[in-house]
Amino acid sequence: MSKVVTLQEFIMEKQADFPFASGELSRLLYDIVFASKVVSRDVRKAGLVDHILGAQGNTNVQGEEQQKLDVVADEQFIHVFKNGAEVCGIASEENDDCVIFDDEKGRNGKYVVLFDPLDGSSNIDVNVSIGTIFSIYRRKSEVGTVAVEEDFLQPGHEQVAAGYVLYGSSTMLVYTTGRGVNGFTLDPSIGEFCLSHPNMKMPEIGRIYAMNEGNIHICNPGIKKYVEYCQSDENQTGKPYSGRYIGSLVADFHRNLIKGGIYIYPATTNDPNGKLRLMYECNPLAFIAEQAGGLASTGFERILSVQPEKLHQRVPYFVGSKLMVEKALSLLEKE
Ligand code: AHM
Ligand code: MG
Repeated sequence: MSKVVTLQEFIMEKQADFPFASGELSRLLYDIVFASKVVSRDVRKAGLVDHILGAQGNTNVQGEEQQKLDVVADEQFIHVFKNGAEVCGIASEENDDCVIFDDEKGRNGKYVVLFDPLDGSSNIDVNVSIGTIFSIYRRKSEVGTVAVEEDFLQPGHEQVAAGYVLYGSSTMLVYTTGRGVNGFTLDPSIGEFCLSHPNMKMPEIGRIYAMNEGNIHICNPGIKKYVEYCQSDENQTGKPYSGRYIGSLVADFHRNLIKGGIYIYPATTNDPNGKLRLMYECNPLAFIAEQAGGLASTGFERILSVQPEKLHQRVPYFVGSKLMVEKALSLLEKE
């Protein structure tokens, strides 16, 4: 019988490669693993528990209705970050401003975490896959002081780690620290994430495109040309691609990471910067995509190079297999 490697063991092994490192990033990753298990448990019983399923009645900073489970997940992650001693502040989709931990532990934390506690939340009530996305940066301000907004507004290429948890037919956690991408599946019988997808590589080309085609007439004409190209047999594979759009970025991204494909959320005339948030949706998945051999772009700039100006900034997003993203970008009309 081959040995099962748990996520905890994997993090510990990687930590041993850096004997002089303090282990704080490893401890922060353990905290994320723990919170993910709790949220996974809550997601799994969402349909059974009235007070979890359904709308909370509040709207978040982007004017979207918060689902109860969004709030539950947000609070769970904030709780573990606040109680660990590694994080000096967080920012999330559900909070208007960054949340600074100004107690002694917080002031001594080295890292900031930006996260989307439950992405694809409109899918909760209909039992479709959803996910958590996280992005970790080393703070810019001095350790021992209270964190400031500049600690959060760093370009994606400064990320020290990023990942996502997919609450799908099984729960998976996929992450990178800049040395490749590894995927772990939660075994509910033992409550452990086990290494199931070592050293993940995104195929250079796939046969799946994912986009909300309802927007096709209100975006750059190059997108329509690209979608027609995907649907024709003149494309790079000689057969029409399959259109697959779950409406949960994590799930669409994860499928494309494994099978090869492209995900597009372009700028539209209604939303000139697209819909997705740079800091806790686009950057972390761009880091993973690049680490797995894929690409991520706004259409005109590498996602990881975008200098953020605002916490909840939106950007147009093209992410996935290298050759597919390159082809889509080549058809875009200059703005
Ligand atoms: P959310 O964070 O409010 O759930 O919004 C992000 C989601 C993505 O997961 C998904 O790909 C996209 O919004 C779907 O948007 P649309 O319904 O406009 O196609
Ligand atoms: Mg989201």
